[in-house]
Amino acid sequence: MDILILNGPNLNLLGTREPHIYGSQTFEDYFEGLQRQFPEHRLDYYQSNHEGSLINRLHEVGFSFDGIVFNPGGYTHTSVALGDAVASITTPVIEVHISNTFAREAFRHHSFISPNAKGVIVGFGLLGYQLGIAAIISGQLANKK
Ligand code: CA2
Repeated sequence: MDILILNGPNLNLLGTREPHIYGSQTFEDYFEGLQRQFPEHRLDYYQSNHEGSLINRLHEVGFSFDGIVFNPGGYTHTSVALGDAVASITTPVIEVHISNTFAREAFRHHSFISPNAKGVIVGFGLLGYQLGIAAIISGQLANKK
């Protein structure tokens, strides 16, 4: 399968700042492990701090890839445009958050992405990305959306 891991703003800082919330591993290191863990699948990784670039990437792969594991970062709680982009593509999107957003500030409790995601994984650290990939590979995604 072709699967995109898509990370939004500030997630390029993983492993360098706020390790008590986001852990101490860089995403590049983690991604190498992911590729070793799923050798029979093609994993692609893209990170951007720009909303339009994330939308462009969703449009580029969103009609041909088998799944997208998407952590929209802070745009989760603000971006109608990213929510619209997820709604407009046919590739299933799994929304992932490293931290438990529901145990944090109230503004993190709402997501513009979730209504159009196939599923949401919250609060399991980087493991959430593996769980998202496993869900896509399983082919057991619910048939809504
Ligand atoms: O928990 C998550 O994965 C979040 O999507 C992370 C976002 C936050 O705005 C969301 O509410 C929840 C923030 C990403 C910031 O990433 C950093 C990583 C390391 C150091 C500093 C920031």
